[in-house]
Amino acid sequence: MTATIRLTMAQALTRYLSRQMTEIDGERLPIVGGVWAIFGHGNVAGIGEALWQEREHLPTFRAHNEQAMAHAAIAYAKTNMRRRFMAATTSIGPGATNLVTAAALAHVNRLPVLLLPGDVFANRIPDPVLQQVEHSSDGTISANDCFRPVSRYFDRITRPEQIIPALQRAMQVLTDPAECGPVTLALCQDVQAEAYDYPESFFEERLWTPRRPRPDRAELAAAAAALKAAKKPLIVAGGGVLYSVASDELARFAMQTGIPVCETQGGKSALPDDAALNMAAVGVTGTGAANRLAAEADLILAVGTRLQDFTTGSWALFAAGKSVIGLNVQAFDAGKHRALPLVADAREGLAELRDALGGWMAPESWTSDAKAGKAAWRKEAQAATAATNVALPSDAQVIGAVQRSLGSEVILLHAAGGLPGELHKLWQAGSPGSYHAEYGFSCMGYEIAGGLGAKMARPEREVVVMVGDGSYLMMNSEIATSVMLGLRLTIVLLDNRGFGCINRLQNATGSASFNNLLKDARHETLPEIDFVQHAASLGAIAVKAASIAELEVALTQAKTNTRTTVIVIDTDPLVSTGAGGAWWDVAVPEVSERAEVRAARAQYDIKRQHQRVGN
Ligand SMILES: Cc1ncc(C[n+]2csc(CCOP(=O)(O)OP(=O)(O)O)c2C)c(N)n1
Ligand SMILES: [Mg+2]
Repeated sequence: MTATIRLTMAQALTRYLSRQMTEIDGERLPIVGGVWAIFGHGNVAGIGEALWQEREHLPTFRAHNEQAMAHAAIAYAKTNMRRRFMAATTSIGPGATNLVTAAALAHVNRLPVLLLPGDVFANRIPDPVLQQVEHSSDGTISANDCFRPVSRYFDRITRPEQIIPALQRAMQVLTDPAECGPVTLALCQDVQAEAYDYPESFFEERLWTPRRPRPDRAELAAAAAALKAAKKPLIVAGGGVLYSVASDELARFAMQTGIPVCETQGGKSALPDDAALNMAAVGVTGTGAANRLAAEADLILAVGTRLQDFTTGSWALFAAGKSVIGLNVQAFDAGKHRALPLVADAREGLAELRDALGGWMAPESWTSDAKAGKAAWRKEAQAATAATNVALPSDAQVIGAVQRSLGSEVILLHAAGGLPGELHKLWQAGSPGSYHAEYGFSCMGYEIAGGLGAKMARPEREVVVMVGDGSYLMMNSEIATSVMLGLRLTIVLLDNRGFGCINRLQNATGSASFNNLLKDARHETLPEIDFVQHAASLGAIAVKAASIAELEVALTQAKTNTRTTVIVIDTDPLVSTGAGGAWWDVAVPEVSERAEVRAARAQYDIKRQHQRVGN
């Protein structure tokens, strides 16, 4: 007879999770770094009790906002290159739906996170319970059905034994490089507390190692032939290079073939900024060096990238006439825009492609032209980031100060506003993972909670969060959690008194400044928000830097501070770096009372003619 153990479904879940292991650099570690939890009636009695029982093996962390705790979990997984992840448990109703935005963020960025929202009673007897969304037409719908389109795997646990196949499926998805993304197990409140005789074998320790699919022979031969025929090939490195830990292989590939490399937001730091053939950022927020090559290239080897519009310049930069090879672990990404697919792990794929090329090199003139372009770009970038004593510095000048004071080896983290574009262009990344951009979803409010997750993953590293005033106001509560957990962050808050980048976009599309900067929004009193006092009230060490010079002093001081430090600096909302960059498709109204809008539309119509339309 099979040995069994009688546990509640919630106890079985936490026990199972604590026994899933991984190996990183020869060290055996639990694959689940812990569970974020905000309790309510939907999870406190069931999951809450089970987490308490497992607290020595599966730590529980409390946060202030469900979305933020999922952001922290997601950043933890990203910093761990998807080799470890965290879970987040909530009550039913608002606690659960607060996770939905974070689920979408993880889905877009292909990052593993285990979401465990509570759900209504499976037995339906006490219905409608507090926070239950009732549907008169469908008794099987609950608020958690919102998770379906933003989960890679969704299940609702209505019987205790269902957790057995559900957890195995969850682990497959969370550890598979192609399927990877959020898993939602909606846990009916009564079922969390129901007991079952689980087989003891279910709780045996299991080791999960990353899978590295190798290329198909025919796809490899076709990709090698296409490359050999190319005169001006260019590599676009995406986040998949980092997740595959393929940086060394990418450097070898570039060196041996002479093909220049450029990086997406997700792929930045795949190579250090100063690597010989690294042209750095490509696309809408790209460097002059990378975008000149992208415009001229006849073949793009896209490695581990989703080819989103910021990378392709809305397909006007990667215009018609260029071939694309899609080296990607996921067939969906590999075959986009009629690319020649090369479905494989980035490291394995690059290594086999290098072999298949048999010593072939790109024309020398193309490689040397690339190197010269990079040197010219560095001068432009230097000018944008140089120290200044102007009253209101630009984002770029603040970035320069952060780089000079803290170097390239911090983990620099950001997500939304004007900063992502400026940082993509101007930040000189160091080793792989030193640049952490959430730019798949570009979710305002990711930054501080994300910084916390990154610090949990790498407590020995200096984690620097750069955030705008808008994003800060949207979600800042985990400053208090960082202080509570002793996880020190350095947060640089750029206060330009509003949604600066959207105001600039509004103007660039011909519209008047309206409803973005605080001064342009309907108001009785113009807000003067004291961010220093706000951050201090959450427990941070908070200072205002009145100039770039003061900022550099404060940044140096922050390194030796014992708690999270928030440094606030006023910046100019109207300035962004003109050098580099490429067109981005943002639809301009076809008719308008405003002459400026009509003029912008005329320009827009011209630009759109350069777009590749599925060819
Ligand atoms: C959750 C969310 N809401 C709205 C947006 C659209 N959006 C992108 S940037 C931005 C303004 C950000 O303001 P701030 O953080 O102050 O940065 P700034 O633009 O001033 O640099 C907005 C509203 C978004 N990315 N995320
Ligand atoms: Mg702002």
